Amino acid sequence: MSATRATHPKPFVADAAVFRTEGLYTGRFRRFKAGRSARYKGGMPRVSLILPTYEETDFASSVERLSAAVAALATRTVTSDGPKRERSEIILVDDSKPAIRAAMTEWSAVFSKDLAHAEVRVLEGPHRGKGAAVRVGALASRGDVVFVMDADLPIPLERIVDFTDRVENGGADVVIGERPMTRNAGDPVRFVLSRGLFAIQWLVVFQQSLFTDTQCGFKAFRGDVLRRMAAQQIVEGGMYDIEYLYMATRLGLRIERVPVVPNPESRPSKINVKRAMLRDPRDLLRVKWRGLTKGYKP
Ligand SMILES: Nc1nc2c(ncn2[C@@H]2O[C@H](COP(=O)(O)OP(=O)(O)O)[C@@H](O)[C@H]2O)c(=O)[nH]1
Ligand SMILES: [Mg+2]
Repeated sequence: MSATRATHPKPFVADAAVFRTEGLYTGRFRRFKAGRSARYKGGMPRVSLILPTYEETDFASSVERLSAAVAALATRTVTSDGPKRERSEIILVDDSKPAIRAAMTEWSAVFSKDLAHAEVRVLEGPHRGKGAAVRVGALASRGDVVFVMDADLPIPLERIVDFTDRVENGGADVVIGERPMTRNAGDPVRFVLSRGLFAIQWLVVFQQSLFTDTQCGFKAFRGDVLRRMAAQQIVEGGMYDIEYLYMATRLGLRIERVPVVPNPESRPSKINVKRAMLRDPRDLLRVKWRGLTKGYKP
């Protein structure tokens, strides 16, 4: 494995490791444990890739590249009957205008028919933001390992194998890509917004410095964990990543942070900065409030 493993040394990670290896925690974690023992009975898990899409006109090339990446994943598993061709699924949750979605759906149906190893589905999003679209995709997913990634494929796809291994064999519940802190954050307004949100997640939500990059559009989850988190997700905008990470820390799950080198930007951002300025800080406070009051359940 080429990447440096950057398991966080903070207490919640250590706690999760103890519960996993020695079974010390029962009660609120029992459902997660039960889910774990029933997984991965035979070979390669089925992988789901969820991509929220909004007016993504170049989605066809992204899906072709993704399809090649999951084909490589499938052929890595060799059984006594030869290579195991486990099927994966690519789920596009789309909030674009109907004409774009219709084209995507038609193309995906044709493309899927020729694929031995992947099924492409296009779901209509709820038109309430990126987080709401991810929730729809997560709840519809069936994979044992589920990726959530941006449609502009910000990270080289060879990392899919590495992230999958960390969940499947390394015992991680959540694996997040972290880009260098020095990366270019786009225009000045976006830069100020992202620094402000970074400060809020650090000082208010986690109240410690746990992550250097919560917003990288390339994350992998244990499928059952993601589906349970999505079922209680309240954030419908771009701060949903932080809600998932906050839930995971509250539930004592194992999160792995992996340094990644992003691909160059291939198109202008789809993020509506004005809308984000109004919505994101408030959403982070809602997440914290929820954690302190009603809480999040395993
Ligand atoms: N379904 C849906 N997807 C969205 C929405 N806003 C952004 N996206 C998607 O979220 C992903 C991240 O967008 P991108 O412009 O790459 O963000 P950036 O790299 O952070 O500037 C892309 O796949 C977009 O198509 C939305 O409102 N609905
Ligand atoms: Mg992007």
